[in-house]
Amino acid sequence: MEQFGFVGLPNAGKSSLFNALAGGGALAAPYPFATKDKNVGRARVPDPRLAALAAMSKSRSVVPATVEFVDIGGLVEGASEGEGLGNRFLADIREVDAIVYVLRAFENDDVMGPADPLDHLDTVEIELCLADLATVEAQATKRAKAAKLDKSVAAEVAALEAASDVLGAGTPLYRSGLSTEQREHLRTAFLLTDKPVLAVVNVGEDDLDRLDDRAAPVVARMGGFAEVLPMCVQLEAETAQVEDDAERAELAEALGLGEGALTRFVHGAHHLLGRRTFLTTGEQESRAWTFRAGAKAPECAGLIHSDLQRGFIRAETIRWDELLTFGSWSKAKDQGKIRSEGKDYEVQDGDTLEIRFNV
Ligand SMILES: Nc1nc2c(ncn2[C@@H]2O[C@H](COP(=O)(O)OP(=O)(O)OP(=O)(O)O)[C@@H](O)[C@H]2O)c(=O)[nH]1
Ligand SMILES: [Mg+2]
Repeated sequence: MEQFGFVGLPNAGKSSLFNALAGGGALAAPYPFATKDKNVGRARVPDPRLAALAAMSKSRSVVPATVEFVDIGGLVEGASEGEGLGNRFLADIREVDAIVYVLRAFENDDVMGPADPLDHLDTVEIELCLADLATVEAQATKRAKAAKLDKSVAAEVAALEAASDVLGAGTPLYRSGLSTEQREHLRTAFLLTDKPVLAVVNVGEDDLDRLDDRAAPVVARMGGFAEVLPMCVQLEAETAQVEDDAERAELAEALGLGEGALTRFVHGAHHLLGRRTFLTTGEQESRAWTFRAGAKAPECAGLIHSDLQRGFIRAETIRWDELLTFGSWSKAKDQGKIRSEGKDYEVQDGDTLEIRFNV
């Protein structure tokens, strides 16, 4: 399962965001480097389609899709040279599939550190760029030697040199404008700034009515290469601790949180890596399954059980909202509205599936 790593300066609110998503479990404290060892947790992907299908089928159990988050220790200036948690921190980032920047925009005299989200972003990105620059330069020297013997390595060397120029100028690769082909050549170097990015701007309690203003400088800096989500992490975390659904909604309303900063965030993360959802529904269980955009029916069947892929015959399918209009799978079937799809069918986001198989 893919992991999203929280990256930011100490006291930015990474552990608080983790707690908001996972319902607790991480130490959030007003001193730097409160987090030393990473925390790993999962958040459910809220999905009204799943809830509606479960109600239709009167399912005994409902299983949402999940996204995995890693709360990593804080980064400081000089991390690329071993300052603070230095190398441990960089190793933790290297392992994740995508990066979530947590950028502080809340003022609080009891919590040390700057409250300018652009400051946070610049410091963090410079360290990641410097770490990548060291990797790229070492790799370029090695591959330049190989290129003397093997002409086919020349393109890779050129890509490494282009990356070196960009990183040296302080631009992370994800928003560098390097071509897809160049980035393909860089893949084996496992660079930190080549990973997909999402940014959370952690806004203070007093700024709930100015969320977009506080995020605007970060949005401008990201230049459309990453989604930016402003929210008050502290209030979201406090609200998330309330177990009862109705009470939680009431508190969110009273605090003026509106609906769904966390929901939007989880959806953003889920979509960032090109993930899609198909659904299965029945009396026993309704469930949301995460699949790779472009995956065909047998691959999706294999997510449910390997036998379903091995013995795949066909997928019976209908879109979730269409199924709802019939009120049950059997009624939709009677009306001839369930499609029968073969092994080349590309499953679509929001499809409900039943797999026919034989092993
Ligand atoms: N007022 C206010 N305080 C916040 C907010 N978010 C986090 N804090 C506080 O800031 C402090 C640091 O938060 P953490 O979540 O521990 O920060 P972190 O990024 O995990 O920090 P490190 O683990 O040290 O890197 C805690 O005391 C939080 O309660 C917020 O939105 N508003
Ligand atoms: Mg922490």
